[in-house]
Parts: sequence; structure tokens; C-alpha cells
Amino acid sequence: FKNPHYATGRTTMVHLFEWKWDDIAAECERFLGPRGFGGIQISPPNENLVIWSRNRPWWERYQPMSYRLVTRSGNEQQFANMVRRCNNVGVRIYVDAIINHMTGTWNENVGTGGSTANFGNWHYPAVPYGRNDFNWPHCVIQGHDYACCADRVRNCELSGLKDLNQRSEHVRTMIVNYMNRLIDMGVAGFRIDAAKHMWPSDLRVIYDRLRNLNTAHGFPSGARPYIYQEVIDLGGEAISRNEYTPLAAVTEFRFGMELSRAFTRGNQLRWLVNWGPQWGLLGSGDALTFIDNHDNQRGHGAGGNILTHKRPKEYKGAIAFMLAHPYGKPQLMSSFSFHDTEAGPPMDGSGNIISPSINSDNTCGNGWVCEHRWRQIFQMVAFRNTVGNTAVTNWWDNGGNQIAFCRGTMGFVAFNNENWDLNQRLQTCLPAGTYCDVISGEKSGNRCTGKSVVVGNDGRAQIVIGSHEYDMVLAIHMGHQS
Ligand code: AAO
Repeated sequence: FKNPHYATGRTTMVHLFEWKWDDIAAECERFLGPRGFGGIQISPPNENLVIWSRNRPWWERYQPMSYRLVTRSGNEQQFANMVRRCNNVGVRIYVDAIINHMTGTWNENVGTGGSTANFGNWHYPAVPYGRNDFNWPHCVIQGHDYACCADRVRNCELSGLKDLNQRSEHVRTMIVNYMNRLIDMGVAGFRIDAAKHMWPSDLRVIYDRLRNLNTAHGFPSGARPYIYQEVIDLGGEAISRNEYTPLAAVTEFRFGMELSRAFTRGNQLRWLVNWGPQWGLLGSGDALTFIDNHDNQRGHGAGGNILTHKRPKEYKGAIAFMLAHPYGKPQLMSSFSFHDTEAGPPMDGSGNIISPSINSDNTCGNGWVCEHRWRQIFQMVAFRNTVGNTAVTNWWDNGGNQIAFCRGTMGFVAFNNENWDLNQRLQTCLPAGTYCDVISGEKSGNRCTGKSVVVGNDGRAQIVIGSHEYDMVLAIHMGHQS
């Protein structure tokens, strides 16, 4: 369950938060496939409660009404079409699976597919679920439960969301049927939402009943779905991420927290010399890594001081470090812009999601940020693909916030997060030649649109990153020799 089964040579996935299936299919063909992205985390594809009383917030999708594949992102046919088209261009689909709970209690009770429910009776006829399928007696998780009481965190409701009992054979069957249907349609894996709120022993039963990935979609025979479990563990709680790593991969929330701190000068970059488990992070193969996610970029979940697209220079620095360093399986966030932290995606007056437009410079419009289309970001995805499994070598730092390192003989990266310029002759480990910096520009024909770096016969090059430059990173690799 820990292998994403990316197409050969691919390494990185992106969360296309609240995108529509038709738009994702197009994005696979016109951008993600050609640019070497490995996969996409999609928003939950199953029917959710429509919450007009809060103007259709993004979080309505975390309130399941049924497992029918119909949401604001599209219907079942559009979903199937997306998976097929993305797999055809080597881009995998990972489903955000909401299996811990159903909806909260609301006055509105119609889902995106027209299903209704009777909340007072715990009755979801479209699944169907009834009272016996939920944890009993009814209780709600309180903030202090996280520190003391694992049983309450797992058996009580998360924010009043009706808490399914995964020990119930019927519940297990409904969940497994849902996930297996998606596997048959060609998905490559799942994010398990709120995994911390379910018992590991129950999750194991569910995972073990999942089918192998569909060979008709290009997966090797016997391939198990990639599973990464959302467990927020910043330390000091009753539930540990280590209870979940024996089952499958886990979201490593300490990763983005520490890199956000370092790239906002709360910590010196030089300490990143031993980045990885020595920082208290999970084993590399167990960790799904990211800077921000859809929760903490807006103060939900383990929010607080996480870098996002709203601080672009520092954010691009942290993302570049994530992609340049071999630790973990990286996931990029691709957002819609927001001021109101509850606001849903760009939508029209009827609540239909408005598609991103694509500008002539390849960036997005219509309210979509599309961080994955920022040159400094997608070119570091290509960097990661190029350097492969090579090790970090020739670490250099100035004793503070300037660092540089090689990835074997395939790539070199430098960072300047000081108030003064970086101007040093550094070992790049690359063969002699001229390389295009992939941060300040790209290779266009035989020349560089940004900085050129001339590597001498000794592998050294003069590396310059001014403190007032647009970006704090310089990166060169074998794929971008000029
Ligand atoms: C909505 C409304 C609620 C309403 C509810 C029911 O907002 O007012 O009561 O409907 O009708 C999302 C939104 C929720 C939304 C929900 C359903 O975020 O606001 O509720 O959809 O529409 C916990 C969970 C974690 C969860 C996170 C948000 O452990 O699994 O809360 N994330 C996922 C999704 C998320 C989604 C759901 C789950 C539900 O990614 O989008 O919710 O499907 C501690 C614990 C964490 C805990 C946080 C927040 O964290 O460790 O496990 O996350 O508290 O309660 C420091 C600490 C850190 C601590 C943090 C916050 O950082 O170090 O450990 O402070 O206290």
C-alpha cells in the first residue's frame, strides 16, 4: 500500500482541490502528462450534502450523503472518462476517501445527486446506512480528548459528523464496495480522510479486502492501491502516526510545519543538512509530504504559520527544497484564491464550479491559483524526475541561511534566504558545460531565458542569488544543458 505506482520516471502528485473532472482530464493531456507529473489527488467524488445555508463552502464535500459518484465536480461518466484519459498520458488518480463519517445535522438534507437523509434517525437510504451502522452511545470529540483519550477520538464524532462504526460488517462492505468500484475504474489509490478517527485494526480489514489495481489501465499485475492516511501528529497526543505506518503511508504534517518555519527564518536553513528521520520525521517510504494542504492553508486542521501561495517567495523556496531533497513522496497543493476561509471554489449563482481559464503565459485565471503551473514549481518537478534516486552530496552552507547541495551527478540546487547576496564558487558535481537555471527561466532552443550557469572542468561554478531577486533559489540539472 506504500507504492504510488507512478509511471516510470515520475515522482510527484498535485492536489487539484475542487477541480471538475472534465477540467482535470484536459489538464492531464495539455499539461500534467507532458510535464511529467505522477498523479493527482482529487476532491471527494462521492455525493455530498448541499449546504446553501453557508453558501456552498468547500467543506460540504466532507459530508457524505452516499457513495454515488455525483458531485459539483461531475458525474460517474465524467469521472470514468477523467481516469481513463489521465492514465493514458501516465498521470494517476488518487481519491480522497471519506469513510470515517457521513454528514452533520442540518436543516437542508439534499445531496449533490438528489439523495435525501433523515439525520435524526441516522438514516442514509441511498447507501443504505441506519442507526446500527454508527458508533453508540452518541458523543462528540472535545479538544482535550486528543491529548488523553484515543477511544473518544475514534468512537465519538469529529465536529458533529455522524461517526460510522467500521467494526460493523455492513459498514465494511459498503466502504469496500465503494473503493473497489473506484479501483475497477482505474484509480491508483486513496487518501484516507480522518484516518486518526478510525481504529487501525478496522482499517486493516478494509485495506486487505481491496482489489488489485486494474491492469487494463496500465498497472502491473498484483499491484496494490497506494494508501496515504490523514493522521495529524505533531506530537504529544494519545494517537500516534506510528499506529498507522504498519498499514500504509501517512501524511507527514511535521514536514510542512518545519520547512515553513525554516523558510520564514524561524530556523536556519543550514540545519536542514540532516533533513529526514533525524528531525523526527517518519521513514521516507512511509511519508506523504507537502508544505500546505487544503485545511492548513486556511487555518483548519493543524493550521498555523504554514506557508502558502500567499507568501510566494518563501513558499516557492520551501517547495523547491521539498522537490530537490529525496525525502518522502511529495504532493503539491493547487488552490483557488480565497479571503474567506470557508468560501467554496469559484462558482456561478447556481453553485456550479467555474472552470479555470488558461492565460497565454500558462498561468490560470477565473480565481484559480494553479501553483502547479508556476514555472518555479513545475520545473522542480522535472528536476526531481531527472535526479531520480541519487543521494544528497556536497552539502554547503554559509553557517546560516544560504545552502547548496548536489543530487549525485544529475542536479544541483542553491538557496539564499539571507538579507545579503549569495555569490560563491560552489561544487555542482555536474559535467562541464552551460546549464539553464530552471527557477529564473528555462531552456528555449539553445539558450536560457533566465540565468546561465557555466560549470568548469572541476565541476565548480559561480553561483549568484541576489537577496532582492524575485526568487531565492537556483537549480540546474542534466535535463537542461544549453
Ligand atoms: C463543518 C463545520 C463544522 C460543523 C461540521 C458538521 O465547519 O462547524 O460542526 O461541518 O456539520 C472539513 C472542515 C470542517 C467541516 C468538515 C465537514 O475542516 O470544518 O466541518 O469538513 O464539512 C481534525 C481531524 C482531521 C480533519 C481536521 C479538519 O483529525 O482529520 O480536523 N481533517 C479532515 C479533512 C477536512 C475535513 C475532515 C477531515 C472531515 O482534511 O477538510 O473537515 O471530513 C488537533 C488534532 C487534529 C484535528 C485538529 C482540528 O490539531 O490533532 O487531529 O484535526 O485538532 O480539530 C495545533 C496542534 C494540532 C491540533 C491543532 C488544532 O496545531 O499541534 O495537533 O493545533 O487544534
